[in-house]
Amino acid sequence: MFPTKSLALLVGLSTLLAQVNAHYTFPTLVVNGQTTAAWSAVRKTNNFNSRAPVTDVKSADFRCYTSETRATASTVTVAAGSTLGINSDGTIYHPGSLNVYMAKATNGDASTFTGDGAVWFKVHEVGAVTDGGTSINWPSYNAVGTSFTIPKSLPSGQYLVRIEHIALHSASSFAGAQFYISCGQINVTGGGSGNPGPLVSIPGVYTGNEPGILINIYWPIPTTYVQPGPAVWRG
Ligand SMILES: *[C@@H]1O[C@H](CO)[C@@H](O)[C@H](O)[C@H]1NC(C)=O
Ligand SMILES: [Cu+2]
Repeated sequence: MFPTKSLALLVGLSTLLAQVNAHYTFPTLVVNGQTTAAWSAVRKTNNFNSRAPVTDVKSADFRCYTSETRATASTVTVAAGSTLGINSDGTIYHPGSLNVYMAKATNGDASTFTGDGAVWFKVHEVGAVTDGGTSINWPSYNAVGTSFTIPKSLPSGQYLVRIEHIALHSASSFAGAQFYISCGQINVTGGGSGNPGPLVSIPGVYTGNEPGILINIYWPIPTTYVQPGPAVWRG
């Protein structure tokens, strides 16, 4: 039998653990409706256990979050014009926005490509729904993941595909936004002759002072939300 006090402590502790476990990673891709095994097509991130976010937008880990694991993955083939999903290990537990960037492997091999330089373009974003200051809603909040169409005109070849979910619940001070990041490896087939852009470097794309990153989402209720990063390339 537990004395009441230890029981209360246990309940408190398990609530705390539940909160910690409720952070998230993005270990799977969804290709042709099939979900890949965790960390098979996505490079295993440093936080695969802790699920802790990146908060320094200038750090090397802001790109693929693999400085400790040094992980690469197997590259999965995806047809241009088809839907690619990126899923979390549970649900996206925090309110915030998300972006997906891609970079073509300039060495022709996604499994060894580092993603250095201004090679990244945005292919997808999910922001906020605002109504002039009465409410703000985050469509990615509590979602399992996200999905988007690989533009049909994207040139065939191997790419890194990087998701960032920007948790904004404590983003009202500098470096308070929490980035949940991972990079998958895909081989795009049947593509076209599009010219993706604008191209940015990651890290480098953000300073941390953007109005969509340094923001109090609770009060006053934002009247608009400015999605950080370049415009989405739609092919
Ligand atoms: C990528 O797709 C091309 C065309 O189908 C194929 O020849 C190549 O082996 C694939 N590469 C990888 C790494 O899957
Ligand atoms: Cu969290």
